[in-house]
Amino acid sequence: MVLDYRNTNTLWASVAVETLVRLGLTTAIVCPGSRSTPLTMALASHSALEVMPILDERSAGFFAVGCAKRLRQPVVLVCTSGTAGANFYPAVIEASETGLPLLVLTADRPPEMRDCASGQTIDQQKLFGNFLNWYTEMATPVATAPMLAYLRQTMIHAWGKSQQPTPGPVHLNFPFRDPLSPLVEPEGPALAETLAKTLGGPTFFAAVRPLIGPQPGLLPGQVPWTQWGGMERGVIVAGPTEPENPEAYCQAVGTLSQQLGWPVLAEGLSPLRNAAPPIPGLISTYDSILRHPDWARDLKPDGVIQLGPLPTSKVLRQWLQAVQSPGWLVSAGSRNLDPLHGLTQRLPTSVTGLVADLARSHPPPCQHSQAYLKTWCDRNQVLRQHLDTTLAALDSFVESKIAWLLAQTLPPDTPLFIANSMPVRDVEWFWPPNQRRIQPYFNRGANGIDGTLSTALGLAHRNRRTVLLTGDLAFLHDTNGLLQVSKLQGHLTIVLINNQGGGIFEMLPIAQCDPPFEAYFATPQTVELEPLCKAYGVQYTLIKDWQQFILCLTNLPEQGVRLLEITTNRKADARWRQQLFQSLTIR
Ligand SMILES: Cc1ncc(C[n+]2csc(CCOP(=O)(O)OP(=O)(O)O)c2C)c(N)n1
Ligand SMILES: [Mg+2]
Repeated sequence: MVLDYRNTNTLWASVAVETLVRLGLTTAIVCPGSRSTPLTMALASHSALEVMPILDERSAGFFAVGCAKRLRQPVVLVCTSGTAGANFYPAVIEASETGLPLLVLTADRPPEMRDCASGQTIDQQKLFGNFLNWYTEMATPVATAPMLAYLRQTMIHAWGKSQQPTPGPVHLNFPFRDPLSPLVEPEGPALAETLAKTLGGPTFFAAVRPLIGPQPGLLPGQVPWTQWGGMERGVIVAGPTEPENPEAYCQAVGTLSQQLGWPVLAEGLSPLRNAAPPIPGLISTYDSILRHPDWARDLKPDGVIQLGPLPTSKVLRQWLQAVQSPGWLVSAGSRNLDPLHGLTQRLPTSVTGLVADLARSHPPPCQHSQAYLKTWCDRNQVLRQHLDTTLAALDSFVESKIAWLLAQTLPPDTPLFIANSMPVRDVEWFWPPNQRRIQPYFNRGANGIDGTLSTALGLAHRNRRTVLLTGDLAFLHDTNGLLQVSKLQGHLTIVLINNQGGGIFEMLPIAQCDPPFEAYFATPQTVELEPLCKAYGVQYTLIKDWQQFILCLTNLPEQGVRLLEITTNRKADARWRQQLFQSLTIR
């Protein structure tokens, strides 16, 4: 236990940090500043913590998001007063939308020094609006036993609120009066004398324990097993997910699918397409299948079980909306995950919870139609083969082939962060099923192109060798993330698709309006990546052919950051995708 009795602020901050450590905190990201000195000192001097200093608060926020994805527990983020906290905003939004636990601790001036031009002081109350699980303004430090008990209890409450009922960010605004440095103040010795016994005693910290449950649960009979079992034609739609235990998730989805005899329409942004053993009934080409109007009509289901958020595919969403089949949402969280407004019932559990319920419920045998399942599987096989042969035959750099190749070349169990824009779409459309247990990660909470690199770095830190698949603009949006390169423990390979701007906009009708398309939508940049990489100590390689690309990905280095640039042509690639999709509709 590290309690710092040098002055009121040091004691206050050290009690807060000691409480968090006892709750299970392992990692804190600290941005430099003076007002936050007590928090920074208390965190930095605690031997149980990894504390990472990050200059740019926006990168720091996303680095923390990446850490939280890896650690599956709250990460502390600290900054000084003023605009610093505002730079956490996009990461707080992403954490909120995606359900990740963050504890944001902003330092502030005390109430009497606010709104009076005291310098670097802004209104930080509820700075993050509704994007929080909880906000509170902390009391200004007072070193008495009751106030320290209040502090301890508030940290316990904040820790719990960041995880239950749905994980998300919590913001605590910490006012500190001067002096901020950890120097021995006149009150220091007396503090130790009066409080050491209480704080060091058997009750103050000893009972602080990591959080347990409650797990969202199902009531007996809540899952409509008999109703589902009576349906001839059902589909399971498995959306983007980063489950804590990918193997258990895949196994549960496989069990559910086999129990009901329903196919699984599986997003590329989930571990399902990388499952070992593979999942029978897995449909990876649902977007391509449903582009064919006759097939889409034939395949109308009687019921739909939606696991988590919907996949990205617009074609799938339009089909689900058109068929208007009864739908069930399986989600342990409390967010509304139904943009189609078609689901009528939420089962408050994870798919593993659902399968546990199956084992208890002993439902009657299912009446599903073998023919319906077979139609999905046959069409999937035909299209899978078509996509695979088309992509295999491409010698030139067509960017969709990059996602397709990654699935076949990355070492088993590789964490892969996939940027928004065309990378997530190419993964959904083209990622072939494999048994490499590759773990996809993504920021699909708010679908931002901000913070991509920083999130990937946070994910890669102290992790297995990690890969980032990103577009040029998403990468350039977050180059301050490169400030972390020298401190990364582990390895990140950045696969950068340089199509000179936003290729996604080429897929939209606005692409036909040039000008102003190039200047205001595509926004090509003029940065030379090789010197940029050199400046930050990133190893740079320009990929010249697919062979070289494959070789680079099968051999991921142990340490450091490496960027592989592949130059592509966004206009030609948009045409290539459009032609491919058109050819599917007339099969
Ligand atoms: C923070 C933020 N700003 C703007 C956007 C809108 N946006 C979506 S994709 C995109 C272009 C991304 O370009 P790039 O990373 O090169 O990927 P590409 O489209 O070429 O695949 C933009 C600007 C966004 N999603 N997030
Ligand atoms: Mg681009």
